[in-house]
Amino acid sequence: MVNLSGPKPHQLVPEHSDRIGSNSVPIHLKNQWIEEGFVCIPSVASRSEIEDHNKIVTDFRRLLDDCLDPYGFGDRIGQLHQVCPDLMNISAKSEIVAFLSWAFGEDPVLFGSLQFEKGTEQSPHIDAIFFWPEPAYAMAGVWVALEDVDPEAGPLFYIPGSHKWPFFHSDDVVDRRPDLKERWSSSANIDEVGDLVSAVGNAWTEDFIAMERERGGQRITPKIRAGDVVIWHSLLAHGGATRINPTLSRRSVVYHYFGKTAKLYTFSQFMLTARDDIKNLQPTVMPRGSYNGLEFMQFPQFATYSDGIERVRLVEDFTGKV
Ligand SMILES: O=C(O)CCC(=O)C(=O)O
Ligand SMILES: [Fe+2]
Repeated sequence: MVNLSGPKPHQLVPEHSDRIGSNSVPIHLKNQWIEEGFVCIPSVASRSEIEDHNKIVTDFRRLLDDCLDPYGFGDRIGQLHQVCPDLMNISAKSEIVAFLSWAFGEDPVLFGSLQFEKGTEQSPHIDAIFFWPEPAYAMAGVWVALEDVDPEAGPLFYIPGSHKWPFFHSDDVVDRRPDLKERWSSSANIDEVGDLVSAVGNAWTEDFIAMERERGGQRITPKIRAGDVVIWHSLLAHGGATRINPTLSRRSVVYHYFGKTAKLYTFSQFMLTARDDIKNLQPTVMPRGSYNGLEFMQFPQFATYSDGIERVRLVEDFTGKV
């Protein structure tokens, strides 16, 4: 049984962030961010921007030899904007950048993207454990509908207010498992690190699911139309609902951003390090470029998936082919 009072939650917004509405970020969005951890900004991308985006992804998928599922859909593609920079067009829209600048207390930097052709059916999770930000509020997921989302196509769901729940770090998780704590505390040799990261990761998820059950978290599936943008807090639980009708597509893109001076850590660093020690580690540092005024982290690779198996590919092998 998880103690409902649990380990302490993180601060949700920067210290002096106001709740006063401005022309660029309305007050109802600021309040919803703090209360629910999730906002929807309607009609951010135009029909023609969506068409352009979908065409780039569709054309690129033709170059790939990845298998399609029985309904003709490809799996997710990660970081495709590194190969096709025009896929950052929507990510640089002023409504998104203005909101994130308020939420982070500084300019946002794009560090990741995922292109989806169908629902992900991902169980509830919190993105921050995969890309741990310091400070904890300085990261967010921005999900753009590239078509109207049918309720049977595996829509996005979120658990309102879960960003305020007690938040487990790896030290909290191993504290309740003496054997795991023993392995976690002694510096594991390099061959064992992968296993240890998975074991702590599984234990983290186990505790999180127990907490969700105990708190009776409610899954909300908002109605989202083509061009709408939803933004979730780094600490908010969300996922993809069941694809009731697997013949339906659910084209969307997720962009992940962090704050310009925030530090970003990996899943392994999060799972191997105690809450108060993470900020002393070496964060992920990559060269940065700029697209339509938006800063982005440059990576030399992108990833395709086939039946959920990741295949890492070099950007340079594909530049000029698209
Ligand atoms: O699109 C979805 O169903 C969930 C995506 C997601 O959780 C993410 O990209 O962080
Ligand atoms: Fe996510």
